[in-house]
Amino acid sequence: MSADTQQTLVLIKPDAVQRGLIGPIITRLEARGLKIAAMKTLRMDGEMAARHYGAHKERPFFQGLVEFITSGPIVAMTLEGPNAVDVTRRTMGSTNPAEAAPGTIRGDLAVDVLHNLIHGSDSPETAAKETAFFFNPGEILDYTRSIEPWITES
Ligand code: DAT
Ligand code: MG
Repeated sequence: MSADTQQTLVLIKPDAVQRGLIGPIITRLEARGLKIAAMKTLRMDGEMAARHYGAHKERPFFQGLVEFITSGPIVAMTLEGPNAVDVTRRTMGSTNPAEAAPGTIRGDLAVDVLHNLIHGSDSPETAAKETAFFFNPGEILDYTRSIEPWITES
């Protein structure tokens, strides 16, 4: 990985899975140039959800958030690329889809703050912790795409 290359953890949430939006969401992230280093489907249980969203445990929406994220299957992915953490969050759009810019995943495809389709790590440090929570090291693949020189300089 070159100096500015980062990994970030993305979850495609139960609303997106139920709405048939796995493909459209991955298409946007892949088209941006991000590389999928790991991907799987799973269903989070309450314990996993409470740990993943531990930073929010005092917030009034915490219980509803845990119920929602455990309500059905999700897709977990590790994405890699230049500034992958910020690039992914900008592609996602603001937390509240009602305020998210058109052209973003949330701004184009969602209207409600809880049902906002996608999670992305908020810093490289969080990304490392979240990636380790969802994937074993052996599940994260290190490979080169032949198109890489057409996406980045390095
Ligand atoms: P983000 O997912 O953009 O990183 P966050 O970490 O602040 O946002 O919050 C985690 C999730 O909690 C968010 O994706 C949706 C939910 N959430 C945040 N604020 C909320 C609110 N006011 N009401 C209901 N759910 C909320
Ligand atoms: Mg967050």
